Amino acid sequence: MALLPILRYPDPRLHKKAAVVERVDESIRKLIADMAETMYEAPGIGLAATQVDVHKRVVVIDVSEDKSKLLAFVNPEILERSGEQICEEGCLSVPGIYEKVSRSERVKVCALDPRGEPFILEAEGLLAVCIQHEIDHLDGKVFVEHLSQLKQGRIKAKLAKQARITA
Ligand code: GNR
Ligand code: NI
Repeated sequence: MALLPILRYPDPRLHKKAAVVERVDESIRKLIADMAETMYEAPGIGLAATQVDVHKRVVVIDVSEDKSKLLAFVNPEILERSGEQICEEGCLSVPGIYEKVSRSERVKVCALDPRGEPFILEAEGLLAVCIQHEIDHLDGKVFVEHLSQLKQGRIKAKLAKQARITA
């Protein structure tokens, strides 16, 4: 296993659209293992391959209290959505920024598991938020892009200032 470096907003590579995985092979299983290790170490509740500069449709999520329920999604797709919820979101690629975003309350998602077997999952609450946040990453969208241009500008300025301090 290996820890992978996480891209920081506004890196242009966060806006690349990830490609569909044609075959779930050993290289994809290794990517899932490395992404899970990186997510737990961060720590975070989800990670999309885009964030580690791998532009393939792979996501890991664990929203459990004790970090015991790892979910891996290859080629995730939302089949159905309903309701609305507003959740304060954060992102490992936008450190220190937390903002409310409106998302669907419930989603039905299909994906392939690490063996390449298809599965369907119905999610609500935080898990549903996380699935939507991660699929956005695969489509090149960072959560701050759900906010007003004014807020996006302020966030960019704040991150640029932080980068100057830590440099
Ligand atoms: O760790 C994370 N926490 C989180 C909190 C609220 C809504 C979404 C998230 S996902 C985030 C990890 C991350 O950046 N995934 O892409
Ligand atoms: Ni994120």
